[in-house]
Amino acid sequence: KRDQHHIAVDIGASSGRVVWGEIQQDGNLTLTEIHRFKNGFAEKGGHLYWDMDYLYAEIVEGLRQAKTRGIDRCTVGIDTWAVDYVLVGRNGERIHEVYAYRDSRTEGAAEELHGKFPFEAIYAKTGIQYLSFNTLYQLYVHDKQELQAAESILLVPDYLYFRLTGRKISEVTNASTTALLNLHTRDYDEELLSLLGLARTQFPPLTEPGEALGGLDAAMAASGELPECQFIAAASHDTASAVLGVPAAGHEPWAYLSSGTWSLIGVERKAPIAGPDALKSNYTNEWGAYGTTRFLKNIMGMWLIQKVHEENGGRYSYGELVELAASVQPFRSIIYPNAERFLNPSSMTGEIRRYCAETGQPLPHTLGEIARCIFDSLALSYYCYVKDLEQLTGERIGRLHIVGGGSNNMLLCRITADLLGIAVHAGPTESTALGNLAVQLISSGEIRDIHEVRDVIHRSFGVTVYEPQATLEDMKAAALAKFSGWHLTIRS
Ligand code: ADP
Ligand code: LRH
Repeated sequence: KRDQHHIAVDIGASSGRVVWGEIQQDGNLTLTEIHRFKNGFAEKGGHLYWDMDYLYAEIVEGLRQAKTRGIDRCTVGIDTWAVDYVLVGRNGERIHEVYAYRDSRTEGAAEELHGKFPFEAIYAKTGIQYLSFNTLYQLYVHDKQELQAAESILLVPDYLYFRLTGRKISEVTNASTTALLNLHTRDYDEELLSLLGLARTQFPPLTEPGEALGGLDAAMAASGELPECQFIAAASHDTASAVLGVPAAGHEPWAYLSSGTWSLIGVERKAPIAGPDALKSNYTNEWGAYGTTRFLKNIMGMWLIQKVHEENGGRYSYGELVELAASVQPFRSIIYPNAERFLNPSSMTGEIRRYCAETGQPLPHTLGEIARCIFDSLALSYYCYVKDLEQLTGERIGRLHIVGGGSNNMLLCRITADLLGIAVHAGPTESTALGNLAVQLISSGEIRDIHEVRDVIHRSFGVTVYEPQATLEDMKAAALAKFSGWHLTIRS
């Protein structure tokens, strides 16, 4: 063993984990989960909030457990979901709880803001797709007095770094999801900030992944219960880390699908594409680590099945839901996952049935039929968005890497490979934690660059390959034709 310990704190919308990574003597990377905890938003007084104190306490608990496992010194990186922010007052206090992006307060906000500043102009500056909950729109509807009182506005991982180290940063991969960064000046856009009544000084300087941020805040370090930590700015947007963690070997043009609460499908590029076609297809250009761009699309993703799972009291595991889906008729009824109505319906099962009724399709009755409807519809989305990608980039995709928790869904991997007619390479499940570790390994000099990281991840964890098999049966062909029709008209 080379004896350098690295810890990734990766918090998605549904769960968080603290994992320990080490390069072994044979050059392979090992991953050990030290601590896992649930995450989710909760309703209070009609609004949806994340619990920052809980997340902070779970990180500290993870670090404490690292110490009990004999880790005395380590580097630490943090990544979380994007767009949500914390207002921090003059004494470091939090102003207001942290709104969750599914909160309904942004309904209608974009239309109003676009009346003052058209979306085309915002997209030309930022290259960021329209999502009703982009930070831009969330800040637009936020209480003006609270905004004024904020000395700093920090995205969630930046805030967690601040709590742990006392240092304020604005890490770029995540900052780009605010829709406030200008692609051309490479900084926050003054015009958009003034539209919101904000000052540039309320956002810390932009920080690239890999920058050393110092140790634990003195009081915490003095407790002696935690390892001696050196914090490193990770690619702090979980999707940015997930893309770094894709085990892409070889030269064939590949696309990724980061499959968790959201399905993020896209390609890694050197330069953004923010012209009229990308605008029309509503593709995004999020800033990546090491000068890359994540040209991608958000698809509603596993959120659909997470809600159904919850609505059934968690009685069936995700694996069991996949088995139930595999045992019913395929492509019987389908939905358009990106329809706004699925963002946070009071009942997902009910909303799916309503959609099917409204579109004249057989109602999915059983749990297996509901799950099948979700997986078939996601696979159809993946098909359409990969076709869009090929058009927008002018490049044929030869292989799709599916990473994240959703890469365990064998049925979905298989249907996706069959529809697209290309190989799906599934895994690893923990690509986000691996991408987080990748930045630490590169900045500590243990691995040269991102190409080598991907080789190491491929060698250490492997992938499950799904070669396309089935031919297009009638049901599938009819579903594909119907879905493509919706896609051409809705295109969200
Ligand atoms: P996030 O980071 O957004 O919280 P994850 O990457 O942890 O999400 O993925 C969680 C999702 O992965 C679950 O909602 C579930 O749909 C899927 N998943 C996890 N394990 C399995 C499994 N064994 N079979 C099928 N799906 C799975
Ligand atoms: C995935 C993710 C995604 C964002 C959404 C808010 O976890 O970060 O990239 O668009 O959450």
